[in-house]
Amino acid sequence: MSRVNFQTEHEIVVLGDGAVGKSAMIVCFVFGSFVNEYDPTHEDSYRKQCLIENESVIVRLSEKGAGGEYEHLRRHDIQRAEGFILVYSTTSNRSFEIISHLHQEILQGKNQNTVPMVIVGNKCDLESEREVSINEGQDLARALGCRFFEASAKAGINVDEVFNTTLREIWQLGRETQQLETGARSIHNTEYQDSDLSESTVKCCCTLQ
Ligand SMILES: Nc1nc2c(ncn2[C@@H]2O[C@H](COP(=O)(O)OP(=O)(O)O)[C@@H](O)[C@H]2O)c(=O)[nH]1
Ligand SMILES: [Mg+2]
Repeated sequence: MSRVNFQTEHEIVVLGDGAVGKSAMIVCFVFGSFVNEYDPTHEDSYRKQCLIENESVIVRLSEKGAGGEYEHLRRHDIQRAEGFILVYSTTSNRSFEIISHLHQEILQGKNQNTVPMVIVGNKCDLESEREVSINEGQDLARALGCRFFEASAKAGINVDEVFNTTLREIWQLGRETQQLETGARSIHNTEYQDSDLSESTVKCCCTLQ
């Protein structure tokens, strides 16, 4: 007899300027290796099984460029996905400047107060070509209220940490939402009991009168 396992699936989208290493980071996380010339296709998505708090979940990963030509596709992805990784290259000021626009686009597209988002400065192995300092990255992330990593898909630095942190933020937000809903239900039940009680008190008063 075959047994069907239903696993929770979480979707993460990696966003950033062209050639910052979005594909390289995804491939490094999924396959554990660096691919120098990855054929950039925009429809690719990968799935990886991950463990979070002893629960096995599927993570679906895809990427989108930051250019205006991808705006429509980005909007679609933003509405669907639960978590976002905003990548710039430490060797490109231009790619860094785009991050706050993407952050804004996500907040507007999701229309919710908290959205799991992690900011990443990739290519930190290219120290001699650096255009963005680690302090600039940290300051931006702090200002936007996001976790921050410098990473290198090539050297395998902080790649797992980036994806695992994003997944953890998604998981935590889900748990908080669940707790709020449970809390709201129990408040609702308490209110119902209270009004029940007060009604019986009123009845009681009536009897006394
Ligand atoms: N030195 C270095 N090169 C990288 C790194 N990540 C990606 N690259 C290179 O940067 C180029 C663009 O990478 P790609 O993943 O296609 O970027 P994407 O357009 O953002 O998906 C490729 O030549 C990669 O080999 C990295 O961490 N360090
Ligand atoms: Mg790519």
